[in-house]
Amino acid sequence: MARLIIVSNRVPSSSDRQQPAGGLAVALRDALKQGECLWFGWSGRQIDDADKDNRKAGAEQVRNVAYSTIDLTHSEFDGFYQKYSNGILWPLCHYRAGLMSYSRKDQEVYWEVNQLFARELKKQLRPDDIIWVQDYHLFPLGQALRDLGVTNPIGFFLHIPFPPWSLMKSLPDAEHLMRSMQAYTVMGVQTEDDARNMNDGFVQCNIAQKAQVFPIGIDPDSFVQQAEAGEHDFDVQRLQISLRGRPLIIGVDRLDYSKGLPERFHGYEAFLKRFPEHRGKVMYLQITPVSRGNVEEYRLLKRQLDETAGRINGMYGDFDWTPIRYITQPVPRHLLAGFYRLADAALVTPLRDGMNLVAKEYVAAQDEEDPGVLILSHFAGAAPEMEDALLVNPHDADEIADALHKALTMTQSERQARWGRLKPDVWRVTAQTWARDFMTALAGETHA
Ligand code: ADQ
Repeated sequence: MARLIIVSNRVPSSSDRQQPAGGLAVALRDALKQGECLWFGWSGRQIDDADKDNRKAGAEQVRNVAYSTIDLTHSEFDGFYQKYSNGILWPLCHYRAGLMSYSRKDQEVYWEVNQLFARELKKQLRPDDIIWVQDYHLFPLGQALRDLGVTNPIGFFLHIPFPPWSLMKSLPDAEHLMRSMQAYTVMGVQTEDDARNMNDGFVQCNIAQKAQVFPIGIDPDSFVQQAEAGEHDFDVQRLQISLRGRPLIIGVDRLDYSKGLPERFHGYEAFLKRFPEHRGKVMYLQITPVSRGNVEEYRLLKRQLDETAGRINGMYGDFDWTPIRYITQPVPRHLLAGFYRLADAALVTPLRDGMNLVAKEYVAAQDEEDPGVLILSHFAGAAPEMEDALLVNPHDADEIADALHKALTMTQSERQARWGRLKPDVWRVTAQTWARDFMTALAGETHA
């Protein structure tokens, strides 16, 4: 059986290797169970630029998976990760070209780090390995490997959206980047929209490549177990007691401008303004751990959110009621699962999102007798699969307000009916089916 090589910017942390808690490690768990695997990526360590020729390689074997890492220098981390990946490609792929701060220097570092990854990985490759590259940090990795003579099958999956070509081409290097994607045996994206956009880009650039759709999901059975166990957790009960019978609205997102958080706060404010009967009678818990705190846009966003939450709490709060409980610390997954189960409504309102797993986690965590209501943005990749959510345009504060009112006054039978129609898809499109379908396509192309 061929060895599977996963390549991602970061490899899972040591604790995630033993027992994956979230994200890619969970999504790939089934694929990684079979046969021998190697997971290669950045160690998370930054070294001095002067030490670049003495970087340390890390290696750890956990059961059948070998984890192999390399260090990056401070300048590489800055140019490759912070500036080009997160300051240029991330906003552009989320349709926010105006937020992109392009420099040719950062672009060079991005390509150099991809070449570095390729050189280091090639040393470890065997002829029958199958390689699967993850996400926008590593678009050119396939080409960099081919340039070194690697002929193994190489798949690529993009976790975030891909914008229309008319937007993508505002990146000076766009055509070059697209051309590099020819190197991949299979090119995967989350949604039909992403595939249409990327394939149009390939046509416009006269490139023989085709993106295919592989929507990602969660591991619903294990999430249900966590939610059921979480219900009895001391901290979940603490939250429940503090509600004193009031309905709970929950939001769980990394602090990121793609998640539409200021817009969501404005929606909640419009809800309090237009439906005064809910004042003092609901609780909105927003859990938003800080991410990418070194990037300017993220610092500004954090300040904006702090101010908006403070203003709404100052304006509508009472001696015994705080309208928004806003937490910027990460919360362990079993608690999150318990919180979701407790929540009467979830606000998942990204301005643009590859898929959005929180929406699926929320549905999985519900109690079938008394399920909560999902309020979901049209612009989440999950929206086409989840039409029985209350779908909203996150730019329209009044639409969010109306949806909140509708969710909190919805009859139990309608909640059950909607949830009953949402649930099958969460079990149909899972982390397991995603990985399996991608691997099948890659193996199919390889033997074709
Ligand atoms: P993300 O942008 O990180 O992922 P998402 O799909 O919602 O977005 O996944 C976030 C994960 O982190 C979820 O499992 C969630 O439970 C967890 N999480 C979020 N906030 C948390 C908190 N406060 N504490 C603990 N855990 C928290 C990218 C793309 C998405 C795509 C995924 C997978 O941007 O569109 O769905 O990859 O492909």
